[in-house]
Amino acid sequence: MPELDPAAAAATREFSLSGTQINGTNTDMERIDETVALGTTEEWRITNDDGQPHSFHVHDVQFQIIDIAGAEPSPSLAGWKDTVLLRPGETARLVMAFSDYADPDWPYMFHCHLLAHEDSGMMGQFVVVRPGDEAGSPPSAPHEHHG
Ligand SMILES: [Cu+2]
Repeated sequence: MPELDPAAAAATREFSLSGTQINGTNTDMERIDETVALGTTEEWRITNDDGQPHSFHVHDVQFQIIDIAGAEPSPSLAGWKDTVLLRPGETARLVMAFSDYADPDWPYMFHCHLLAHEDSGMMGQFVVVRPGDEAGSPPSAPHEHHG
């Protein structure tokens, strides 16, 4: 069982992997896809909606796998991870806690770890913000706001 409590998840996010896209889009360095509240635990559901494998990788935090393809993780998948391989059609439910490094302007990446996919823009960005704050502007965005 995960050391993190999935029942404590403050939010559940769904990510669909297909082709070289996540949730139907390619990466845009000026777009923040997800905003996470500092100090919360979240459940991320990653689904491979594709006929090829994908390997989902998250920066900033490590996660634990609640279940994958409807089953408890095998011993090799039961520990702390930052990447999970999904075969075609599989869903993994992940639990992760965002406990530090909040910055509305400085995003972290999540992406497919298969190099050809990553290089084709199979990537998104999230920020961790203090509760109540909103996402800012990534440094690469044309209108930077330095506070
Ligand atoms: Cu991929």
